[in-house]
Amino acid sequence: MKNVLLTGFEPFDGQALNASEEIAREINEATIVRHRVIAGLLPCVFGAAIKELKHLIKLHDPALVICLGQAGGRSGITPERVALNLDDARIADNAGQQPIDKPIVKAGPAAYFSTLPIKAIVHELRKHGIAAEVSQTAGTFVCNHAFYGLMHELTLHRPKVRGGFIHVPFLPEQTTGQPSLALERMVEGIRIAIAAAVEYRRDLKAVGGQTE
Ligand code: PCA
Repeated sequence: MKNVLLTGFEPFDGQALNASEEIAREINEATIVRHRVIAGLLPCVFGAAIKELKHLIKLHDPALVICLGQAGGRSGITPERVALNLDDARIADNAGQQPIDKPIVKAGPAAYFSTLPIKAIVHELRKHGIAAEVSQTAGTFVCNHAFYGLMHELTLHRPKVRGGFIHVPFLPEQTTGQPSLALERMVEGIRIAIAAAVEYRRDLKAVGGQTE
């Protein structure tokens, strides 16, 4: 059976939980469309996040890599379209680093596109009544950093492996005033996203992720 590597991030910015870590843990060892899901956890640290991701890829030799991160304030599940070659941190990471206007890979391309079928994922999620939208920016913090590191690694060394990044909202217990989604709903959503990534060899042509 082929492996799918699914990573979450540890909590950051003084928070007690990270929704992405909780989701990845719930799906660990699941079998989805004949693929075995292996969950990993990335440190919310510039540099170390990419190092751990490369280590997990080497260890598990996945056919597909999906990295999850939490984007507090968003109301749906948001597959990211593009990773920028840029670190520009509004807050310090978990090691106290706060890079400003720094390239992730010197002389690397300005950006990489996700190779996940992002619009098909949005379509499938909405079909199941789960709020979803294609996102045009993963920000410039550690999530975008890991996403860029992932796409750079796959492009250079594993061109047949598809990969990308999905941001998720807060869990209800993490917030009072902001949007959130229940853990079971997000677990269902990410399982649907993995199945879509395996089954759609080509993305849907749709406007902004909307198909109807
Ligand atoms: N979200 C942050 C980093 C870790 C996470 O879960 C981000 O969006 O960059």
